[in-house]
Amino acid sequence: MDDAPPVHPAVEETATAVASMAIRGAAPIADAAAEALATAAAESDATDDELRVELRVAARRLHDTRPTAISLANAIRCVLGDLDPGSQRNDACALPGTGDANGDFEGASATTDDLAAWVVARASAFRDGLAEAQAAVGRVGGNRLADGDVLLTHCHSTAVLACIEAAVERDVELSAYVKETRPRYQGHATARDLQAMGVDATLLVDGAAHAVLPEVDHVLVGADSVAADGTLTNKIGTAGLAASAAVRDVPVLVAASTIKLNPETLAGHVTPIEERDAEEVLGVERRAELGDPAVANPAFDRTPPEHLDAVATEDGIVAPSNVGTILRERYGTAPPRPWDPDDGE
Ligand code: RUB
Repeated sequence: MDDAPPVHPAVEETATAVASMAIRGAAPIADAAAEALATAAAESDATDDELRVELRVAARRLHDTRPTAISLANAIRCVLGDLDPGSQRNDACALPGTGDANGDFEGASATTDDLAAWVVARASAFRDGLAEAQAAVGRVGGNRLADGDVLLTHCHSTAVLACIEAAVERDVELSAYVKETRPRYQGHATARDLQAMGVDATLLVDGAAHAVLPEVDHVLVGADSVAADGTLTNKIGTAGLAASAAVRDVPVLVAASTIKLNPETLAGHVTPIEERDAEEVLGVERRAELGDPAVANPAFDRTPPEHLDAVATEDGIVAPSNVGTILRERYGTAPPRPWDPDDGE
């Protein structure tokens, strides 16, 4: 794509915000990407074929920002999966609320306005579906929480917060230990949101989790990706926490709408782990003072399914070992990759 057209400013702005983590968390990233694609389509004055190229370039710019957040890839699949003329293969929009936007596009015979309007409609349906799914995940996960339960959270997950909020709305009284989540301290946002909900939050350094686990009833974590075999990819530190919880016999609940399921794992692909800038861990000056050690900053890790109890999805509670079945129903074996120049060829 050397002579690729420039991306729409809304796409560039969103990509920059996602890459810098001004927008973060898998569900908010997916929502922002769908919105940016809709704006790019609505405001383009390109012809049909040019618009397809523009949208593919936009998809690539967005897709490459946070490789571990599969919701981002799935959002693009949902909005742009039928981009090619005559394509009828997009069953990637199976979230609640997306049905109306499916199936009406006539591919090659569509005018540019039709194509742009179709992308806008798909994006809007996707965003509505995402919000609905999140609320349903909250109800499903929240039902597992009982009066007096002590929770332990990691990072900042809007799906986890939806579960806690749903329980609080049923007058369930909860308290929570909140891991601060180095290096970006997303736990601070979780503590703030829990306090605002009326849930007493106690902030912990990450290394303290094992020590408090005997007091904990549920570990609650979100997801950036769940693989066909039930492996969870989530914020770095999740795997260690789940291993500790297994030793302490504390159940680990993953809150994740089906947008987090990675269809490519059906074909044996592994969700990539994003490596972020060393400066998130150690500033340049301090690093020099320490004799310039190497710094590793993997942003996510993989938790094996045997350390997880259940996944709360919008379709109900799912055993990690059953994720593959949902993936097969949702995406089939060849999910579209609209960010890939060779997709559909
Ligand atoms: C955030 C993170 C969250 C998941 C789920 O990582 O790991 O647990 O993204 O979030 P980062 P949500 O801060 O690097 O984006 O439930 O909001 O989709």
